[in-house]
Amino acid sequence: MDKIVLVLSDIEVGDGSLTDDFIDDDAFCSFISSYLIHRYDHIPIEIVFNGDTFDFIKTGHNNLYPRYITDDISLKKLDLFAKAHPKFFAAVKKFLKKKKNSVIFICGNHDPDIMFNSVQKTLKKMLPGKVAFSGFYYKQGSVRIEHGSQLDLIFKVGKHSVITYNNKKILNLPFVTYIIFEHLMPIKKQYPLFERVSPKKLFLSKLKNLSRRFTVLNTKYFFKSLVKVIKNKEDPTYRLAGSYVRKMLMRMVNNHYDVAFDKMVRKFIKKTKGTEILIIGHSHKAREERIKDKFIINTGTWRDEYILSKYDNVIRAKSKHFAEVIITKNKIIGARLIRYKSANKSIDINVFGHFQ
Ligand SMILES: [Mn+2]
Repeated sequence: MDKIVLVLSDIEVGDGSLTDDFIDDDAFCSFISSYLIHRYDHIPIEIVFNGDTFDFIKTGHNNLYPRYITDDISLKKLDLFAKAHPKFFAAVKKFLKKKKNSVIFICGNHDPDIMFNSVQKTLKKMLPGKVAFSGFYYKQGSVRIEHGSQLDLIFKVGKHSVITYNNKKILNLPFVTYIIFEHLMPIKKQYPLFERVSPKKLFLSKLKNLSRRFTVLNTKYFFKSLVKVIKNKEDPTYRLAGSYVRKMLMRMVNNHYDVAFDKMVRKFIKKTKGTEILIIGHSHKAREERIKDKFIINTGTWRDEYILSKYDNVIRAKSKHFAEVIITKNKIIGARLIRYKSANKSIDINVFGHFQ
């Protein structure tokens, strides 16, 4: 065996506040430890953090969500992550202490901040060893690893992720990120668990009053933001395409927040020559899918998330997953999705009773 590649996505390491959805540091540490045993002493292992590793979006800056993200702001958020999740950083450090091991960061829609040179430099200092940043995707022979948000129109980051505006270098974010900053974060602060439960449609059907409240809030926000878009025509952070507005409006009016992009992923792998295996994340739904001679692995999420059952009112904790790719003599000889049980407890829907 020449190399093992491990892929994890959507960990969303945050600032430790109510809106930080990553609470399973211990599961992550034990995952790392399982690859530090004697058996792997002579096998190079590469961990690919496939996007949304850090949650820069849902992390505030001095209790606010500034629209113009300079690298100063991103660095301060990174500092908050290190303070809130020392175990996470210590585990990666320990992994990298073995010279044969390496780490690669891919950009997702929650962590475009890693496109700033200063953020990359700081992360390299925090995690000494072989650390690289590969932009939006990473290729290893016939395996392509990418977060998935670039295939999702509303989360797609443009070609120029860092732009100059008012003499400052700022992140050029997809419009939905600004909606999260302005509109969804205040809601998330009020109902921190809501966003962690899926399917949203089923969940909202059981929480009728909350559903109505969201529709009112979303509609009000939509009209307010339309006025702002018109008023701020010259501002690059207010620029958006017509098709984008339509899609966003449909999602908000229908209270539809689940990312539906499996179709786009299938289309993408079919037309991408030289890619036999595509490893993605983003949708937070761990799954394997075979399409003729091609293979898609979605590595799910390491956030604290729950699934509401149709049959009883219990909200069950989701397991964590990762992909393991085995390479021998430059050939991929195996790729699989591995389930990593988390210690999260299930919850009764009545916990949300106060919403009614
Ligand atoms: Mn994502």
